[in-house]
Amino acid sequence: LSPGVLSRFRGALVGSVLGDCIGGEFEGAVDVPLDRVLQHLGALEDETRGDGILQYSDDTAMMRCVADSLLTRMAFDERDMARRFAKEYNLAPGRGYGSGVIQVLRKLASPHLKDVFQPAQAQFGGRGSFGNGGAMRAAPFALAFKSRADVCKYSRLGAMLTHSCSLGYNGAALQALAVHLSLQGALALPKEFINKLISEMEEMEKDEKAQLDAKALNLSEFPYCSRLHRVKELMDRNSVSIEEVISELGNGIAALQSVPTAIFCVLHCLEPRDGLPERFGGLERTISYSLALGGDTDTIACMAGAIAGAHYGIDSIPQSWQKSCEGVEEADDLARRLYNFYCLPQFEE
Ligand code: R7I
Ligand code: MG
Ligand code: MG
Repeated sequence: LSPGVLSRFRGALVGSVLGDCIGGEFEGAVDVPLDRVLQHLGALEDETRGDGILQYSDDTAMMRCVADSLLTRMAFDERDMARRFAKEYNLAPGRGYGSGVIQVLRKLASPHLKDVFQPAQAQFGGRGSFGNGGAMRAAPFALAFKSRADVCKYSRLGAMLTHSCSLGYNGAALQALAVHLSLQGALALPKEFINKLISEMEEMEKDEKAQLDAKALNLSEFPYCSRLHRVKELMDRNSVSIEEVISELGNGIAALQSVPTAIFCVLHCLEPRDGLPERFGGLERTISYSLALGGDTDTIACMAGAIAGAHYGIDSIPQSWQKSCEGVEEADDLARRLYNFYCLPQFEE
């Protein structure tokens, strides 16, 4: 039975928070044996462990700012969103932000700033960041906007507040599109799902700025498309090792090395997999598998969790996991409010 739309909305944002909180344990680890992942997840079910709640990081902190801004302004308002990022960073600077983005967040706090996109453009010698910080917080755009064109447009603009390199903001659009398609049930046909993402990215990567950035960074002409083609190849194989996934797709802090990887985690875990408990549903498999890749685990699990949560719905998420993570109730509330917003008629520009 396929979950209802509200259940999918809630699954998306709660799944994202869970990935961040649960994945934080292994962020930066090079080698994460599946045993350790299952041990970590097993501890969530043990109510006597008493080691308190798993805290969320910058991924969730910024996702909440995006959702709050879209809901309060009932549209994309770059100044409001920028102000929320800066205020959130100021209130809780210790959530594990990327080392570059901190400079942007400090500049965004200035009341005299005229152009809120300018601080991001000054990053990394003027090319802007290609980190995954735009993508990690992109899920609310998929819930707020009805058309694929709007999801693309606003998730890119929202990412540009901190990430002005095309690899950074196109990665955010890819993540938002994956969540958007998943909300519509598109993962029922995995091949079509990936083909749709490839054709959307082909359009985005034709762009002049995208072509220039790819060249300057010594990448192939259509970097996201070529990664997504690799995802497709890996889907066709009978068995894929963790090492192959890491070498083909990456597990790093760059959006290019983590957004296609998160999408692969979801696709790979649509079916039961060796080494993962049989009692696990798809969302549990997806999060476990994302952790086992190591690298930027909180962010890859956060992005995979959002896509998987949109597919399986809120009821697929174990209560014990929800209770172990900080910010789940708030994410659930934001998802319900975004659902109400989505149900309103939206005006064409
Ligand atoms: O992208 P960003 O917000 O970081 C997100 C990550 C997630 O894993 C979070 O969970 C958190 O841990 O951080 O922050 P940025 O500082 O913009 O980018 C992250 C890192 O990517 C930077 O600190 C750089 O190491 C690297 N990076 C670059 N390095 C060289 N040249 C990003 N862009 C560049 C670049 O153009
Ligand atoms: Mg983080
Ligand atoms: Mg991270």
